[in-house]
Amino acid sequence: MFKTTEEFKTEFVDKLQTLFGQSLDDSSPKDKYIALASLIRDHISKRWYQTNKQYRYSGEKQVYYFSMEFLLGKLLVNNLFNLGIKDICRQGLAEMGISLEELEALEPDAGLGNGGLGRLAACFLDSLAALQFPGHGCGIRYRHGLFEQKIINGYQVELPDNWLEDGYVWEVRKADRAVTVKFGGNVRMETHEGQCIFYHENYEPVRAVPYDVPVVGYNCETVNTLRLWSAEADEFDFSSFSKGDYLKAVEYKYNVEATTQVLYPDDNYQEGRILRLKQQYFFVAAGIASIVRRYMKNHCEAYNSITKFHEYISIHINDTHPALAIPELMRVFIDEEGLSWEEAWHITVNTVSYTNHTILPEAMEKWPIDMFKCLLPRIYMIVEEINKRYCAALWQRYPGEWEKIRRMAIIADGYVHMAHLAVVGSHSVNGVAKIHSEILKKQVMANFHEFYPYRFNNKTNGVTHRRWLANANPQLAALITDTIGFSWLAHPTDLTNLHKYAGDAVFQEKIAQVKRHNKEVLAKYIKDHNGITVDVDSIFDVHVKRIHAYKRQTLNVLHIMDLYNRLKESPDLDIAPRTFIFGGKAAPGYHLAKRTIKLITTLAGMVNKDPLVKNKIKIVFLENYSVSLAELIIPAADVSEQISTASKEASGTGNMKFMMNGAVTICTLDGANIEMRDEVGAENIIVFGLTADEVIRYYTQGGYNVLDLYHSDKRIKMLVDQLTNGFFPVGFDEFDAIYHSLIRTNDEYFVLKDFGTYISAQNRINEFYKNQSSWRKLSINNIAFSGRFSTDRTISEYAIGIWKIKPLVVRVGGRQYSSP
Ligand code: GL9
Repeated sequence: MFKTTEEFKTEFVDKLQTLFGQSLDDSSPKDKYIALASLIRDHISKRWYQTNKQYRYSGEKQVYYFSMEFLLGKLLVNNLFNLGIKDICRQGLAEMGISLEELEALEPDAGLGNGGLGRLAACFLDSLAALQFPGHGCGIRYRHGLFEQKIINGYQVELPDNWLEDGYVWEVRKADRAVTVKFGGNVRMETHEGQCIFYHENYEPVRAVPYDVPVVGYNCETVNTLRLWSAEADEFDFSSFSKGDYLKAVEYKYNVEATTQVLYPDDNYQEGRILRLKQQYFFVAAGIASIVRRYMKNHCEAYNSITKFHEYISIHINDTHPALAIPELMRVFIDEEGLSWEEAWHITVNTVSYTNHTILPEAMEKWPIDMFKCLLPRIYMIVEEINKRYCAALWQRYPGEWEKIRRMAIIADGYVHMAHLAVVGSHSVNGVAKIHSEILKKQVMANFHEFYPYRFNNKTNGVTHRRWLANANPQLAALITDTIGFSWLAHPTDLTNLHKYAGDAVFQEKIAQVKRHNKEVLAKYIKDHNGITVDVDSIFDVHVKRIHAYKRQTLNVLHIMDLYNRLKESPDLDIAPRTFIFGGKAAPGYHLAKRTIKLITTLAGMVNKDPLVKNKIKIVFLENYSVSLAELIIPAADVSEQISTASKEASGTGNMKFMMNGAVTICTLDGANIEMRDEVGAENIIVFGLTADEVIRYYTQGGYNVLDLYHSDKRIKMLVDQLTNGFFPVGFDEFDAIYHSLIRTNDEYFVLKDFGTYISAQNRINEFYKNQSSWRKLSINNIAFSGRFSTDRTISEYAIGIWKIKPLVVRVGGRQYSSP
């Protein structure tokens, strides 16, 4: 690795020449970006090779994190940072008149995920490598990641994401490691000497080609692997087809490649499409084939047998999307390795662990039996057998309780229930925040918890503070390091050392300057992209995340409408000026969410041009919320909106990113907000609304009476009526869906029920902000107590509590490991 800017500059100029045959002056910014990234990749590759070699020969246990989503964002700057060469590169580039930030902007975001779940997987990879754990990702290389959002006329319009258009520097195609995944067809059974042998026939073969992305560890030489699988037509099948029927051959190729064409854009919702099931089996089967192949080569040839697989391999399934790993492992162990059912089951259960990420019923995956059987005939047979044996065990424990057994079965009512399969087939089931894990144990999965009490545990989510604080907010990071040293980068709980500066006027002033700088940067972005001038002295009140009824963007909107109404009545109202900033994508088929965007943009249009309130409130909807945009917005936030209906947000992770960047949180007692309050202290966070227990109690009573509230509360009635009475300059029925969600569904998400306490909480924010010193103190305390929410802590807990893996120090040019 280069140690000086001079070394860096020489190598960079060389790289430009070898790649493009061009000098510095002749090359385009894109060429420069590619040259820089390629140069870094070359430097990474030695460590990558060494890491793999040491993993192979050490014989230590490894974990594979299976996830349908990895929302990586950009990698360049994070890689530079983790390698410890960000400053050298920035300086060297600057000396050549090039801005690192401008080159970084040319990297496409790898948007291979929808939101929290996919971003969590990406943060996990960063912490696994930083902590030097042998841990890898396994996922899908979607040709098109999450759609690009445009706002046209106030409406969301979806455009395809074309992130691979100009190639992707960080990936390495490994054609020689391709495997074939089999779909459809039929299973023929033969018995040989009393043993059943299964032959899968007439199947459609799909070639799975891996693309490896290096995962660079912070301040160490570890480089782990994210393996993403792409579906490609087998040349052999293609050519044999094309001899007789060209059109059929083309159609075959098209169908095969459709498998990994696009990421399903739903969040917390399952659509039940056959292509989605195909994607799931595709990457699970390919991933397992490559793990087993490696294991056989490293272990079995030398000293171990397949029966010790679980002692060396851990497979973690991120939600139920990869739950087919369970029957697929069974298939491999039985059909390919010749183990008995009992042996195979023991190894499988001890290999697999499962995280649940939501309790929303509409998100629970279930597949119609016919669809499942038709696409995956052998896997279906295995799931049937798992279910049969499991139900027999249930019957032993609960004789005669048919209803209970039906509710717990894997196959019931014409469907395969994936969460049930995941619980039955793994040795650990965890939720993602304390409250969520408790709700799983006591409510949603109470039956399962009773039957498997030791399987259930909690692992509260985190975010990598290196991306979300050190890199997204370099000025704040520098101030922190100047104040308490740099140990927090490797030990994030050292941030508590900031606590003693919370009341220090000089430090408060510095914090305020950093925040102001970040707000100016965001204000410029808003001006450039939305044409709106915002006041950097106003409170930046930010609500960014997927648009969803349970996340209650509508509650925020109702507060703004109320404020607007009050300001129109008394323009001198004593409030601190505010800029309300929204961002987030709606699933393309989610009508209510799309109308919520239209509601925000419509209100913005009215408020922003109204001279009466112009200097008091502004509303901005930033289009195409993504990892990169989050990195710009979050460091500039004063207020973080985390206002989901209590019990519904399993954890949330945006909440933690804002906290780390010194925003003050206004929140319900939901998900990880509760643990944030416990860390920072109730006096440093603004809490309102029903508790999860109260929400759940209302549900068991059939809800509360929204009409009583509507008729008795004049302010609520006025706001709700304004949705449909012509107050907005749109058709009268434009916001029917929103009106319905409040009134006709009996306010399922308790928006109106929580409205009163939300307004009071917002008023408290207003009061706090007036005293800048006390506001800054809140802000500093939030940063100081955010260390627990680093994925370094989360990953350590998974490593010790679930995966039983140990760190392994990688050294390039260090000790040579020989084959055992
Ligand atoms: C989610 C939960 O809704 C979040 O509360 C949680 O923080 C994350 C990560 O554990 O998982 N589950 C889920 O389906 N999504 C989540 O964000 N949705 C998306 O990823 C879009």
